[in-house]
Amino acid sequence: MIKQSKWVRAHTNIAFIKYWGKEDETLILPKNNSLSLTLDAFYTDTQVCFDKKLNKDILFIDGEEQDKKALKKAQVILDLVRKEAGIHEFARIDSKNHVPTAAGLASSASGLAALAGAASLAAGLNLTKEELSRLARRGSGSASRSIYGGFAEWQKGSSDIDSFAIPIDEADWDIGMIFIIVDDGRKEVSSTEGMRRVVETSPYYDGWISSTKEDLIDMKSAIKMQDIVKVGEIAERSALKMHALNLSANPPFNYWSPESIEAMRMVSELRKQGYPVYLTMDAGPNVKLICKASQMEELMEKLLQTFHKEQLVMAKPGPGIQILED
Ligand code: 2P0
Repeated sequence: MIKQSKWVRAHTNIAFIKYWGKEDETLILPKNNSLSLTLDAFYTDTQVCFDKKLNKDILFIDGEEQDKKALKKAQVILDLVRKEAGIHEFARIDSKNHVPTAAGLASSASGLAALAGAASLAAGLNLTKEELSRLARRGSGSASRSIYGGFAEWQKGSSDIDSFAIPIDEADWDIGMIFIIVDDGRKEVSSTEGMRRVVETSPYYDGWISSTKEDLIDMKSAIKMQDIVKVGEIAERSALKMHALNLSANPPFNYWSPESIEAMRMVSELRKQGYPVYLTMDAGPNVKLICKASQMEELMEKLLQTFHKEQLVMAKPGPGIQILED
């Protein structure tokens, strides 16, 4: 028998309070709560088909069959779904990443969230958002937050049961993000390895944990007030602290390229000109600007003096996970 899902769409998210460290690597339980904004510009559509004719799981991304390594995270989710639904068939996963440039922005957050949705649908499981978030988390931590639109908080919890994301705010106010795509071709330290290294070796890790608790409280009240300046300031602080952990690890590492630094300088420059613009960065050299959605066009004009059109992507708050009807 064939059990095929409809296409499921999940958008990627960018953390304003970063997740950077695991308490449990197998269950993917984090050291701290994190908070993100789901964005409209990047998303993944996924369909899953459990089919007894298959003799192994297969994953196609944009029509290309992926290797075992790429399949690994996906299989964690498939196995959990098979166990829960009591099915034994292998699966074929078809995924399409909608990324407006070819700059390697494909995200595990949207990918694993869409997979959690499609796999559970194909298996006939009728999961709540909370259960979907827990399932997505087992593939990739940040995917737990992509179940929701707008702002979402991943509550770290203390076990598989209580570690999931919850919606915080629909973000239907004047906030947006401009991505500055910087690809310096270096092989980066993976998130998994980076997190492990800072947890084990950074002398500042305790300070990260204690200060992040305060940042989270302040961030939630700034979001409630729709205060772009406070939201931006706290997000920038959280990102820079995360990157400071990396510099303080042993051996140290960083994700910055010369172009990242240039983009960061531009953010200060734009602030001097009076724009509420703040930066965030993740496990790579791209710089993301948190700004007013209503000022994005104006800011793009200024950024185009330094960066190419293809390097810049505008995004607004995006929706939560959805089943695409035919
Ligand atoms: C975040 N990042 O909060 C942080 C900030 C990158 C920097 O979550 O190991 O792919 O699969 O749980 O979710 C990227 O790491 O890591 C990430 P795993 P994930 O968005």
